[in-house]
Amino acid sequence: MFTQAIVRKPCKAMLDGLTEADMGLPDFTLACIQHEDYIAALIECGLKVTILPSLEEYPDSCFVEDVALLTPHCAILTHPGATSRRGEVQHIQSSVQQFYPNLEQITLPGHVEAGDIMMVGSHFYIGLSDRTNSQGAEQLIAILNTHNSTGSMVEMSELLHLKTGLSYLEDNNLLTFGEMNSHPDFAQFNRIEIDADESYAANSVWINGTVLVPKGFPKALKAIQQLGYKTREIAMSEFQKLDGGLSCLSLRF
Ligand code: CIR
Repeated sequence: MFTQAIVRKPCKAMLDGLTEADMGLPDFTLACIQHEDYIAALIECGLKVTILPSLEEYPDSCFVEDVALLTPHCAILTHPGATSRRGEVQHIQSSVQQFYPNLEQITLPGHVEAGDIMMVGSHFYIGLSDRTNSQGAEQLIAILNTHNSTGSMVEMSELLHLKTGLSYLEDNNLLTFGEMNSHPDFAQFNRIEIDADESYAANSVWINGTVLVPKGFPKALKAIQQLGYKTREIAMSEFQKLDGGLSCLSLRF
């Protein structure tokens, strides 16, 4: 069960955020409305939400998931592979420290963005992407091992982050897309393949029995509901324009 979440409000500078989506510029006002509904959904799932103020110096700073990994046993600040995002880490530190007094930290030459990390119980799958390198993953695994947890590296070549194409919904159920559909590391799971035209919904989020699903992906929504989950749709269009998915907008713990 999760009890807490940390989010950061979008900033006007989000128009300069990193993206390869080619979907046009986000509308800041609409993004704020969508972000408020996202927070409402977290609260509906029983979470107490810490809302951090926007940070104009960092266009991608609303995607807080990437700068820290918060587990039942420890908290690790990351070192993002994207240079424009590295300064976000120091701005999340004090908020995380209120919940986890003893913070761990990934350091150079390691790079990690926690969008590349998927938690399955006490095991953490770490995607090796353009943002997360093997040195970072090795550091992370060593830290996890000192906190009753394990980690393994996942080779990948097409996705921005591991969880761009994977979501663990508990109960052995795993949403997959693209290169993750047949990835050998996940053969033991009940895989639910998300069609290419709904690939954005492969990033959905299980919270305390409810699955948050981006709005506008009916096949994915139905497949998740058929697994027996309660679902809650959230409009995400403005964050999708920045390659940001549902999981990216919060730290849940
Ligand atoms: C970036 O490219 O870093 C942001 N525009 C999107 C980050 C999305 N985060 C995630 O998938 N965990």
